[in-house]
Amino acid sequence: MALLSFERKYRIRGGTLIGGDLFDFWFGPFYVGFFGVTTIFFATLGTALIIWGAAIGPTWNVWQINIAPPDLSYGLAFAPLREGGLWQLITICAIGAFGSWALREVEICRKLGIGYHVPFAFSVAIFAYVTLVVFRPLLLGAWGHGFPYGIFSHLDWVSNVGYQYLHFHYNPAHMLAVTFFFTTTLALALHGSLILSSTNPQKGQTVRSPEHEDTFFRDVIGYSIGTLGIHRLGLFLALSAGFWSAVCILISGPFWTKGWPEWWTWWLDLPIWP
Ligand code: UQ1
Repeated sequence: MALLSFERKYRIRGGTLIGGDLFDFWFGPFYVGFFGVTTIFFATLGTALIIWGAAIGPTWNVWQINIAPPDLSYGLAFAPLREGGLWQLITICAIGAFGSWALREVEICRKLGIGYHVPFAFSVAIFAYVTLVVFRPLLLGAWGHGFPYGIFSHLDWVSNVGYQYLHFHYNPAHMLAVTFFFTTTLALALHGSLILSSTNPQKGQTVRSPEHEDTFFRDVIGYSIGTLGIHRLGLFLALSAGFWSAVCILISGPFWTKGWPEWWTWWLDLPIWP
């Protein structure tokens, strides 16, 4: 079926989460929907607030623009706009925009009758962000524990918070997250290269089948996970990377206040050594 005639079939009203037919239409190629409108609202307002924050700051150098969260002394209260209040509003807009985008994806999935895997996967990324700017600050009792919005400034924050725990690479959840990130790139490199090797042949050659793909890996390592399995594995690896990233920062402070190298003394304290 040609793409356009397929689209004509599925581009019908219904499947919305709230609001019935309100905004249940397409603008050019884009589905709008109630959550498309709320996405535009939060994204536009948030961007305007970022530009305002930059304008009242000392520089227009894009690398150095910084919108900082409130001082720790404000605790969990609202701060004046120039003293972290802008950061708080921008955070609300970001969560509003990301959440709206996820719900718009859900509505499109419902129209198509496909699973919710994509919005679920995006939700894990949102979870990691919200962990940094909401859950961990809440557990530590101050919005000032959120990370600043700026290119260099957020890198400085990551470095400083890492050193606060002496050596963040000893954080076991960080170890898991890094391992999943690396394994994700390994899996995608294997999968991308395998697919291109069989389905993008040289001139005059024919497209090879999934049997060829299976056989390649059976010949190399004696095992093929299969064409559906590799996508399950890829999704699991990528979501695990995001999940353990959230966990590794959430436990730093709220559940472990010493240096991460010291956490490993449980190993030295095992009764098996004497
Ligand atoms: C694989 O086994 C497979 O099944 C045929 C793919 O599908 C196209 C793949 O892309 C990859 C990378 C593999 C190999 C992966 C493992 C875990 C053995």
